[in-house]
Amino acid sequence: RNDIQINIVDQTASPSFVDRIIGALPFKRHPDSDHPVEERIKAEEQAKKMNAQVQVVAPVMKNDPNDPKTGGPGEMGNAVRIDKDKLSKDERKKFDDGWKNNAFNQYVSDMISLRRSLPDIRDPECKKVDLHPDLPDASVIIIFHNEARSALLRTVWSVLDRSPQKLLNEVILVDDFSDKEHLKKMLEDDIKPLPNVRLLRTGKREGLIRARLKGALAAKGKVLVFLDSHCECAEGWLEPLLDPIARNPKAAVVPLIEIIDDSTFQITGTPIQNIQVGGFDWNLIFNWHVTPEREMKRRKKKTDPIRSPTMAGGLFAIDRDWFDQLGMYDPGMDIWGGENLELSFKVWQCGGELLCAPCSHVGHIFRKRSPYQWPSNVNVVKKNTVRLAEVWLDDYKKYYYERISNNLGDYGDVSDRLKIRDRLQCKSFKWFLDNVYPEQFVPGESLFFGEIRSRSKTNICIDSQEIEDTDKAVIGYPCHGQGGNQYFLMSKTFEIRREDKCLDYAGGHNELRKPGKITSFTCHSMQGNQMWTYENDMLRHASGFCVELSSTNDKDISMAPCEPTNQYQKWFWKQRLSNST
Ligand code: LR7
Ligand code: MN
Repeated sequence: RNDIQINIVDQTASPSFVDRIIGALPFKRHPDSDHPVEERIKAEEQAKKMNAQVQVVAPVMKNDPNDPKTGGPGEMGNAVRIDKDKLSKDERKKFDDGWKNNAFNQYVSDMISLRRSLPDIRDPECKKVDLHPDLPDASVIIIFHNEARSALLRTVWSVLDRSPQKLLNEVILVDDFSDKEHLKKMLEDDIKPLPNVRLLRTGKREGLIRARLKGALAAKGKVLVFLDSHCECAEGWLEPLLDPIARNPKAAVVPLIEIIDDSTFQITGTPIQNIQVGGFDWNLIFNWHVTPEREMKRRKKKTDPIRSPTMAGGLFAIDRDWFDQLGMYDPGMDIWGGENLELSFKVWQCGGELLCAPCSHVGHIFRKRSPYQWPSNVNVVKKNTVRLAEVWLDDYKKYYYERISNNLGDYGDVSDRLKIRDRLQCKSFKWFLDNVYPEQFVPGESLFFGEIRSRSKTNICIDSQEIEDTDKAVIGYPCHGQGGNQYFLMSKTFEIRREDKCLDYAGGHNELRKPGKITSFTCHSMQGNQMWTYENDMLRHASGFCVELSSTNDKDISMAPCEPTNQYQKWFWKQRLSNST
């Protein structure tokens, strides 16, 4: 028949679903197509010719994920792999634009159903946990700036599909002044049929902190649950976030944040015994570290919440009144950054606790760069971080300030924030370090600090280059006085530390490393290859070799037999005078 129109409303419905509709019509799927997108295009072309009336709104896939014929792309959290070189010219452009605009593979995201299935990645013990009989209800707040449509709507659907109705008061979307067409009227149409989903918009670009504030102020639920706009909540995610709050309204709770691969969208679960907790370094950057032994012992069951010194920031639940008492977020913080540590510190210092719920799994797309525009004239992360250091760190703020060369910039007025700390009679940062995060390396206990400057060529400093690239050898580089890769500390246990990386010399025995070179490795606190002394201006390694700058190549630093008269083995490094904080 030629008088039926097939109207595929949801462009992100998986092709196999489209196939099933089309399968019900009197024509066959295209025999020579094995590419899902092309298949769908062909199917749609054929459908159009048929003039059919079919409305597809985000179907739930219940197919066998292992069967390539029936399992749609990405179902059960599986990877979707695209051979980009096989795409047609138009498709290839879509593929490249997707990466460019989002810093993740939007092309793949768009292929996957908005309601894709996920494996149940919970530990079996999680299903046996006795929940508090009176769990509070939640407003889920999702803020976004120029998010991809499929990623945003998949986040929303995963909340709607996997939250018990009586615990989900509402979903609040806050658009932080996006300028993408698909987030205007089209988004309003997208969410119109969805129950209890509201959309708020900021009148100018506020940044994620004030966008979340807007959502929080509008929320009606007892608990606020914040999510980034590219998440997927797994089965049973919400209850374990609410349970600790039902027991202690001053608890803030984070889920296990699972990685959604930025390229394939595969989700893999973290086994419950590998859960990491949050920490920070003295650049005041959040980091992960293994759950300390003392905390493992304190808990009775593996499903019990884990105390965490800090949180990553994007995904957490907090009682609305408690958040309010804490002064919510600092509205003086712009765009991105700092708010996660600010909230972590104040929750602990003001009498609450920060917990990780081992039974709550939420996926998040981790990306390698930020895709959206940042203000070019100010360093917003620094401004935010100085604000939090001023309010919560007491004397310990000096460690951060040393790392930014004591150049605080204009960080505005924090007197209102200090009043909150006063009013709630919050504890000191020392209390926090002693009681919540005793593992933290405190620079004041270190023997030497700052840049390590050559005595032979006094404009050259030891530089660890890219800190993430641990296989890279340290080099000589013009001293820049900015801290960062040139800021080293000698710990009481004789490590030369760059935050949580340590200078490491493997004597050239390890084939991975160039002989004679020093690399920067994650500190292991076992001395050995990471043990040094600094005496008579010489940096001597446990192996007996010394650090030497090449006389001919300023970049070349290597290990050599120690020679007390060799100027190229002499280095300036500042000694810490007192052993106060
Ligand atoms: O100007 C902006 N306006 C916004 O609405 C900038 C961002 N945003 C939105 C954005 O669309 C996203 O939904 O804010 C959210 C976070 O931005 P991302 O996804 O670019 O940041 P991220 O995932 O790299 O950032 C982590 O650190 C941030 C520090 O300010 C926030 O706390 C993020 O919420 C946080 N994300 C997580 O904790 C998820 C787990 C990542 C880890 C570790
Ligand atoms: Mn994010």
